[in-house]
Amino acid sequence: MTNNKSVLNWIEEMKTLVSPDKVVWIDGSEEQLEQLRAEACSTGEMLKLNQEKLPGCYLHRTAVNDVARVEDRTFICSQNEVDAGPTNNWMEPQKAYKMLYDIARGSYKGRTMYVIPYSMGPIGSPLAKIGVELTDSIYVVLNMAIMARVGQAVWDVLGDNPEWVRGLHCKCEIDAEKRYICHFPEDNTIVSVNSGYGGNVLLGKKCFALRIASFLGKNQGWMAEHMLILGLQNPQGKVTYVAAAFPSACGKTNLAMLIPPEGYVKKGYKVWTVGDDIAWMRPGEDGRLYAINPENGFFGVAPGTNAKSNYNALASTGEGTIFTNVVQNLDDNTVWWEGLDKNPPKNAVNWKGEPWDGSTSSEKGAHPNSRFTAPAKNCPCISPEFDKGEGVPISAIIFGGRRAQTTPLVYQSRDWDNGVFVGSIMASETTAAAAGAVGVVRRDPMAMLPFCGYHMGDYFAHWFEMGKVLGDKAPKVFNVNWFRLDDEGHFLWPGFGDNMRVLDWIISRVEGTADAVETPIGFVPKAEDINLQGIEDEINLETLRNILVVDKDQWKKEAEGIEEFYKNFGDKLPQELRAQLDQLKQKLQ
Ligand code: OXD
Ligand code: MN
Repeated sequence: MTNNKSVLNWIEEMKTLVSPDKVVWIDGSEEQLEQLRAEACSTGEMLKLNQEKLPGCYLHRTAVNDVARVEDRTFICSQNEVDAGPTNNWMEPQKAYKMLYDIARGSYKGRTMYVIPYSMGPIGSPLAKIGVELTDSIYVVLNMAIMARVGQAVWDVLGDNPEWVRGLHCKCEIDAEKRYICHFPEDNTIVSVNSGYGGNVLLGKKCFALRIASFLGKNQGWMAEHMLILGLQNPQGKVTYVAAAFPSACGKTNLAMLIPPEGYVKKGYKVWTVGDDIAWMRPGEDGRLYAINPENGFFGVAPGTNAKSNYNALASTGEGTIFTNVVQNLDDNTVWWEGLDKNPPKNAVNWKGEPWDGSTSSEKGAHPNSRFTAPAKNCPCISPEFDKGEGVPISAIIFGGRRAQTTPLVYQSRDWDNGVFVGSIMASETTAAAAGAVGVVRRDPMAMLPFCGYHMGDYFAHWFEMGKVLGDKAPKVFNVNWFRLDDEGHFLWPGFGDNMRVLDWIISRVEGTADAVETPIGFVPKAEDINLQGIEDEINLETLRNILVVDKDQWKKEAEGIEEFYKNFGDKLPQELRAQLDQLKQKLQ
């Protein structure tokens, strides 16, 4: 498999710690994976679904206390507390290792240790990075084999190199009181104990590709971002790539796989998906910013996904997919979730494994955070560039949030530094759907608050540094808000595929062919420049004008909120951001 000394030594050390009955090296072959699927089915860890309707698809149910990422139990264990910053939990590394190793000690007794070599990014790509995950869960092996590039080729590329990310996962007893997801950025190490839920245990994803990678990126001059990547092809065949960051529940996967409105399709426009969650970006030889999606699959939220909201995501789940915590329809052994269609199965099992009748039950059948793990290659609009290691050149970076008012449908920052400010003030409002006060603004800079592996103040500074490196080749920066409401709480913008109309304006700005109006916050479109052809009954020019307005009073209030938020970062807040805020206040006078 490998002769890499740093790998072999670490595995020996971990074996001594967790005491597995046996060790299985994952070679990435279909034979081996098939054997593991059969084994998982024999123990009940997974259920084989209807192979005619859903070939290669399986269902898994997590423990009921283990259904989501646990931010309050997620730690950045840097030597100095200040380096984790005020927005992360911190633990002293020696103390954390001791605590984790005490929990992990002997926990593989009677179990198998699976050794998963994986590459985040196409194997051998100059933008890719290698990790090794040790796990006692077949579910983790099979998910990792979808979400990352796994197997012998990874060892071949790694060779003797000691630079790789260590990941130890121990299910232990799935004890919520002893659940910890700990990151040691200075040691390239992740330890996750007492969970079996994807976001906590597929260590290549949030743990490596965002928390560890953001720290590596800062030190090595690149960026690991919580962003989708899409390519927009015009009728002449030219593809322009954009990356976009949104907090959760703002439709990131939907935007990544957008189907343009009919008028655009007829003209020959097309959207290509490169990634739906994470972007690794690095300046290329020509000075532009190039991005890869380090993942190889989609770990998407199932509820709400349907043929209308996201045809491409649904199509991606038709084969070779692992469903987690959705409803099992016993009539035909398929799956269902709220928002899939209007026909919940009667003879079914809910996400907890209990009998469930969707025609009468008042309880949800699928967990609201139920998931599909689907291979990216299944996606009908997966980009031809997806597997190419050199990445795609990013022309625009788009930030967004869910705001009933204040933030216009779209605006462009004045320049890169102003764009960093726009990203730093990203926010969403709580909706009536969630418990607690409605309309409370939650700030989530660049959608990275839960995922930045170091001090957020240093993270902002890194963005300014990247701007200096990129100079006039830097992507243009925009902000969008699909969620403006009228006084009765109706959405004013149709959203979904019609968001293409806003992307269209963004690309025109990148190409310098569209005009704009300068406002205190940046450039907004002239209403006539947003194409409303085909949706005139849904939104007229007057309404569009309304959602493009920048209201000075609302923005003065916003500036106060930003000032308050910035206090969190103390003297680590880059002075450039303070200057940007002062400038905004001045422009609002
Ligand atoms: C995700 C998240 O699962 O951002 O992608 O929470
Ligand atoms: Mn995400």
